[in-house]
Order: sequence, then C-alpha cells, then structure tokens
Amino acid sequence: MFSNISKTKWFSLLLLIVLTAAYVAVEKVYAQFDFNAFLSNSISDEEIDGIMGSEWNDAGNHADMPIEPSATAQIWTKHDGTYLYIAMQFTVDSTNPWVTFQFVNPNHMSSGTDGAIFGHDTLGPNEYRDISFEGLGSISADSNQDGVGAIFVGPSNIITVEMKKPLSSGDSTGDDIEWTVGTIYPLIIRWDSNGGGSSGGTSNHRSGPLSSRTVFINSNEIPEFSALTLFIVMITLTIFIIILKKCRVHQQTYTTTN
Ligand SMILES: [Ca+2]
Ligand SMILES: [Ca+2]
Ligand SMILES: [Ca+2]
Repeated sequence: MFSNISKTKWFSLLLLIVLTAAYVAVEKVYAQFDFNAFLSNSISDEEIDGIMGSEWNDAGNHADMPIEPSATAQIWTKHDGTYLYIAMQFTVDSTNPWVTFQFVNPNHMSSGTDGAIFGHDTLGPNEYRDISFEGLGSISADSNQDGVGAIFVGPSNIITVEMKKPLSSGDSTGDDIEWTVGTIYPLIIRWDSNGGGSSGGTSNHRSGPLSSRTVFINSNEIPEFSALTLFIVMITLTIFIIILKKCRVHQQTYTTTN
C-alpha cells in the first residue's frame, strides 16, 4: 500500500511540473506583444480630459514601460470594437513637452503612416491632433480630424496623455489605421521637451533608439482569473484529494490489521 501512495505522489509531482511548464510556455507565447488592448467599456469624449479615472480600470495596465528617447511610463490600452484607447503617465523635464504615437509602420516617421500628436506648439498647443507622417522631419495634420485626445502636465511635471481613436475611420487621405480585432500592430511612442531647452528639459525626440513596440487588439475582456490558472488549481486540488483519500484508506487498513 505504501508503495502505491508513493507512486501517486510521484505521479502528482510529475503532473504538476508538466502543467507548470505548459503554463509558462503558453504565457510566453501569449506575451509576444508589449501592450494588451483588452475589449472594454467605451469611454466618452468628455472623459478624455487628461485626468486618469475609473474609465481605465478595465484596460491593460503596463507599468515601467520604456519610451523614447528616455523615460519610463505607465501605459493603459483598451478598445471597445470601434475605438482604440491609450493613456499614459510619466515624468517629463519640461512644462511644455509634446508626445507622439506612430501606428502601423515600425520605421520611424515613414511616409504615409498614421499618427497622433499631443501638445505640439505648431500643430496644436496643449491639444491632440490626428496626423500623418510624411517622412523624416515632416508631419501634417489630417483634414479629417478623427478621435479625441488630451495632454496635461501636472505637479512635479507628471504628464498625462489620453487618446480615443477610431480603429477604422475610413480616412485614407489622413492615412488612418484600419485595425481589426485579434491582431498585433506596431506602436512607436516618442516625446520631446520642446524648444531645445527654451521650455526646460533636454529630451530630444531625434535622439535615442528607434524602438518599436507592439499592441494586441484583444478580442477578450481583461480576465479576473486566468482560465489556465484555474485549470491548474483544479488539477492540483484533485490530486491532493486523491492523495488524501489514499492516505485514509491506508490508515484504515493499518488500524484494521493491528
Ligand atoms: Ca480621463
Ligand atoms: Ca484622420
Ligand atoms: Ca491620421
């Protein structure tokens, strides 16, 4: 009987190791992108105000994400099937910075690439603009401004950016994205202190690496509890129940024979 219990224990341990390895492997495949835009509740235009609120509670929340040319940001991503939502917060070295998102093309400022810019003194001071990149050093604001956005520089130069942008606006002249759910897309985030120091700060968007991140337009809502984790917990509990039962049978047999 003891040897049977021992075999059960070893089998349980082996099963647990295999399941853990499978879980790690699946998690690794699942994480082949930087930002997870979960299917979420819609955000009204009025809530895109430069202030983080509960409207972002059901978004993918990514802390300590490096952005270029130099900063670490907290970034939230979600969508509602019609609009893509991105928010970010980080500390800047200026009271008048600008921030830009580049969508679709991973090459920096590639011609004909959709983008968004916040707080650019020429295109829209302290505001959002739907833009198109026209090659290195060239940006134009779309004739058809789609989506809404906000930028706010708070105390201690902590900046908040919020954006609500159509996944597919139909505006081809503005090179707007036509993104579909269940797909991974490139996303480049850059910022600039602005004014070569005249607004304070030394961050220059032309410097630093040309890193491209990726965002996954997830067809699922943010999970409260991973289905895979639940499966592993159930298996583990089942194994422990089996072991417990076998131990009781062994104890009863030992008591009867003695
Ligand atoms: Ca808000
Ligand atoms: Ca547009
Ligand atoms: Ca555009």
